[in-house]
Amino acid sequence: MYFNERIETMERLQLRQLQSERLVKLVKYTYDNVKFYRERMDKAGVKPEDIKSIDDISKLPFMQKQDLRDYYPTDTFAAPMKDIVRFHASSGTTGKPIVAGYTQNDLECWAEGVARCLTAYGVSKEDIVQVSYGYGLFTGGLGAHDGASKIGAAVLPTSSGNTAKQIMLMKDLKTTTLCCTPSYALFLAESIENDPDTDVKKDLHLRVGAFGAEPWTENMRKELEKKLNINAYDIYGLTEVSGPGVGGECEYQDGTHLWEDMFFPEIIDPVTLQPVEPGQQGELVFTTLTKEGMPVVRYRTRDLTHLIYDKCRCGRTMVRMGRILGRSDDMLIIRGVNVFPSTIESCILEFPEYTGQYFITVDRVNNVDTFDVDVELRPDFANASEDEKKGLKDKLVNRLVSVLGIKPSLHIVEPNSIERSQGKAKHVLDKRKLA
Ligand code: DLL
Repeated sequence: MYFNERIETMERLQLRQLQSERLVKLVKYTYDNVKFYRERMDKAGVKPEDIKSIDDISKLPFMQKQDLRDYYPTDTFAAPMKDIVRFHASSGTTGKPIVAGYTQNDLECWAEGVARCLTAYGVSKEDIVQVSYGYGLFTGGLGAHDGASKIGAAVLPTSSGNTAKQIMLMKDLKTTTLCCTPSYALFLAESIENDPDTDVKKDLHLRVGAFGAEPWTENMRKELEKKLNINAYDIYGLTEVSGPGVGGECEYQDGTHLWEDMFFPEIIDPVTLQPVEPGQQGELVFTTLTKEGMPVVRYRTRDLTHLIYDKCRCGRTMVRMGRILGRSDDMLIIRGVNVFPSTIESCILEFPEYTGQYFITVDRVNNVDTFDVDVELRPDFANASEDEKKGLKDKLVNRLVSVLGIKPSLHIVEPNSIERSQGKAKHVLDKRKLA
């Protein structure tokens, strides 16, 4: 099922034409209304008239998170404040947040993006959608809410936290669709497992999970699908570009379709800033083609992924994005080796004995990097003998060494001792950065 069949299945040549028309308009709009774009383009020697089609996009300068910080809070807004109807802000932990402003039309387009995702997952007005993403400045809660409303589903806006109540309402109101971060879904699944009054198959009506806002792996998908008895789908997005629903998976779970009529994606080499060969991994860059409030032109997301232009079996022509490995900022360099937390997660989840909860601590002692990983055994394995535990530990260490190329100090910690997340999980403490 499609939410907007005409657009989602549009011939690529026609899509390219639409993107060209929108880009030409956008460049003039931003040049005329935002000093930042005018100055950047003047400096690069590009005039709006030089942009005649989407093929000219590479003439335009890039934009980075720091630019949005420098122009905090609203100096990159292109619409007058009277037309702004909503603010959100990014979840950055240090310094000033990035503030996004939306016009009414921006909210409509955003909701359409989420509605397209939910429809692709098989969600309709018959469904009860529990939104356990946080409501507030974070775009997850209200973004998922507006998208679910757009398809006429019944929204249960629980926001994040209060897990016992989430499960009670999920049961009593017969929630069919759960929207939250994959790490919170894992915590919910564990809590349901430990609740003697709730049996996933008998007492719950869950069918679909719409998970995103942080990197997650195929192994995590399998774990969540099994534990919650659902189909789990990826939903991707970021505040600077709009929020959740920049793209989502279809029923084939084979890449995340990006809604290219609204968000034009490019993949560049983060060092040379040149486009990579089609299909190669690199940094994802977006240009918003329909946004009015705070449009972005060639915004560098720092997210590392690749794009798949082959036609999908679902009939959608929109490009697919591979799983996000992580943000370049989240990549750890340990003893000279690049390590993404998502790779560690994937290895842990290959072993059914572990809960999938983990925490990485990196430090530097006597000029050598230390690399510690805490993992938990599932309660039914926690009473294993010391010998059995040692065997399990060795197996996981060997797996991590073969995948990462370096050896962590692995610690099996008490069940439930790693802090559970209600939103985006925090998996890493890099003490080297604190020194
Ligand atoms: O996380 C928007 C969102 C909310 C997306 C709910 C999906 C669901 P920010 O807080 O601005 O916005 O964080 C954006 O989160 O650049 C990625 O690094 C990461 N991210 C978002 N979705 C995914 C995903 C929201 N599906 C940043 N897979 C992005 C991997 C994701 N990483």
